[in-house]
Amino acid sequence: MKQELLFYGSPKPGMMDLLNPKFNITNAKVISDDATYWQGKATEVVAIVMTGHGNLTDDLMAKLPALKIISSFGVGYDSIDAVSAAKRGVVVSHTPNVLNADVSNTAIMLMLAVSRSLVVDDAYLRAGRWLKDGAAPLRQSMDGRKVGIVGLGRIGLEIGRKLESFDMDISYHTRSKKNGVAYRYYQNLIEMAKDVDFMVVITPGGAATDKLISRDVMNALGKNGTLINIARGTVVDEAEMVKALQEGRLGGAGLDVYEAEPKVPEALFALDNVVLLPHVGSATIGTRQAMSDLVIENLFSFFDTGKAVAPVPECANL
Ligand code: NAP
Ligand code: 8YV
Repeated sequence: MKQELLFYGSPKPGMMDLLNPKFNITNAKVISDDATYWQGKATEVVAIVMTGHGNLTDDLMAKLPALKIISSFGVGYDSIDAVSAAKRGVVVSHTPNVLNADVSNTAIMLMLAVSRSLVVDDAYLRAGRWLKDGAAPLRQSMDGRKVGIVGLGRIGLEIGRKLESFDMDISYHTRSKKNGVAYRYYQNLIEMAKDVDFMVVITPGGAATDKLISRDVMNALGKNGTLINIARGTVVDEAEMVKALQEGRLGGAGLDVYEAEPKVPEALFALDNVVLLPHVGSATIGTRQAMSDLVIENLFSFFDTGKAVAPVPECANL
C-alpha cells in the first residue's frame, strides 16, 4: 500500500520517477494550512518533499498528525520551523555540502564583478562607448585586500579557502570562535566591518540573523566597502542597504538574495555599483542534480532505516 506524500514546489528531473512507485503524490504549487486544501488527506500525509520556499509552520504541522519527515531541497531551511518539527518527532532533512563549490564560486564571482565593474564595462562596450569615448575607467583590484566573512560554516570556509589564492587578508565573524581556523576572529561585527574592504555574508536566515547587517554595520563598512550577500535577504536590512548605496555611504554590493524574492527593490536597478543575481548560488546542472539526489536519498533512507542521511541539527537526535 502506497503512503501519501505532499510534493511542494517544482519537481526536479527524474524525481517523480523515483517517488511514484513508493508514494501517492499530491503536487502543490503553494502550501497552506487551510483544511479544504488537503482534500481529506491531511491525516494520511507521512512525508513532505519541498523544493520551494513555503512557510512550514507549527500550525501546519499540527494539522498533519501522520507526518514523519520533511525532505527539503537546499541547505538553508529558514522557512521550516525545525524546532517545532523536532518536538513533534518530525525529521527535517536538507542538502548540505554538495553545493559548497558553486555557492562559494558565486560569492567570488560577485566580488570580482563588483570590484572590476564587469557588468558596467560589458554595457560600455556594447553601447559602442569603447569606440566613441575610449578606454573604460580604471577599477580596484581585489587581490591583497581585506575580506570579512560573516558565517564561517561549510560554505564560508570554502570561500575563505578559495580567497587565500587571491592573497586576501581574511577575517570572520560568527557567534563562536572556530577551532583550528587561522583567520582573524571578530566577536564584534562592527569592528570587523570597520577593518575590511569586502564583507561576504553566508549565515543561515531566520530570526537569529534577521537584519544582522544593519545600518551601523554598513556605515562601518563604508564608502569604499563592498557588501556581498549570498545568505538570505533577511540577513541584510535591505531598505537601509538601498539608502546606503544611493547616498554613497556604502561603496558597492553584490547580491544573490533578497528580502521578498522574487521581488527586488527597483531602486537597485539604477545603481552602477551593484551586481544583482536571481538567487542562483547553487544553480548549475550538476549541483542541482546532486541536491535533488540527496533529497531523495534522505527520504528513502528515512523510510528504510529510520534515519535521514542529512538531518538538520535540530533533528539530529531523532
Ligand atoms: P553552516 O555550515 O551551518 O554555517 C553557518 C555559519 O553561520 C556558521 O559558521 C555559524 O557559526 C554562522 N552563524 C549562524 N548564526 C549566526 C549569527 N546569528 N551570527 C553570526 N554567525 C552566525 O551553513 P552553510 O552550509 O555554510 O550555509 C549557510 C547558509 O548559506 C544557508 O543556511 C543558506 O541560508 C545560505 N545559502 C545560500 C545559497 C544561495 O543560493 N544563495 C546556497 C546555499 C546556502 P556560529 O553558529 O558559531 O554563529
Ligand atoms: C537553493 C539555497 O537554490 O541551499 C540553499 O539554501 O538557497 C539554494 O541552494 C534554494 O534553496 C532552492 O530553492
